[in-house]
Amino acid sequence: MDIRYSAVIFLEVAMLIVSGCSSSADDNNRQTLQPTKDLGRVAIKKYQGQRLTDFEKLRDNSIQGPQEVDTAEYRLIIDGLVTVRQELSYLQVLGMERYQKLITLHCVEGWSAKGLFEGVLVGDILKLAVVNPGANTLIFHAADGYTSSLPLRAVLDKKILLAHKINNQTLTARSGFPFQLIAEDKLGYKWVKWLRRIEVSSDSTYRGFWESRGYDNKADY
Ligand SMILES: Nc1nc2c(c(=O)[nH]1)N[C@H]1C(S)=C(S)[C@@H](COP(=O)(O)O)O[C@H]1N2
Ligand SMILES: [Mo]
Repeated sequence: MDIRYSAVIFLEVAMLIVSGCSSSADDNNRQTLQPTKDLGRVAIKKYQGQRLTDFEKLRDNSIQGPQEVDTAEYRLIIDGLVTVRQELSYLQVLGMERYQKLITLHCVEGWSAKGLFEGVLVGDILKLAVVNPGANTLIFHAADGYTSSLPLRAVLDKKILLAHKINNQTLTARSGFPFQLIAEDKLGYKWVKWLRRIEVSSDSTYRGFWESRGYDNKADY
């Protein structure tokens, strides 16, 4: 057999093993969760007496439809006004301290959805990259070409999450796998799905996909 061909097979098997491991690593990392209450593996429909929305049943209104992201190749890039540019794998992000928040998303179209989101703090990711003085804006880039931005200060103060789970289930292609920005208190178009790059910037006038088409850049709900 051609040596290059066997090398390719070897690589594919190795990647299968690595991606197969992501679910077990996922469970092993549960102890880093806050709050520590283990919710098991099933989807949950209620949390603290509140009914949660089934996001899979919501109509997807994204600009290009659901994106298929391969975790073996996925890297979350943190660049721009940083000292240490980061390229984090899916497992590296999941290995960070995790938190849960019960939050409602409000879309400008008039609908809303409540979810229990689990993920890591954008602020913790930025600590790895060491943000340069003068930065005031975060520009979020997604796999479908979509972008949106938020003030750096607000992201840190509100402890904004980058979620990998909704209602105790790993995100699906529909809901933004591998990560959705949980832009608490901001309208839905700031909740970037299929996130792959956080650009640290000093351009506070930056306008993302919907913002450059007339939607309010503050997007406060
Ligand atoms: N990458 C990407 N993220 C996106 C969008 C998009 O088109 N592409 N649409 C936004 C809009 S307008 C809304 S209302 C929310 C919907 O999020 P949901 O699918 O979790 O309900 O996703 C936001 N994030
Ligand atoms: Mo939206």
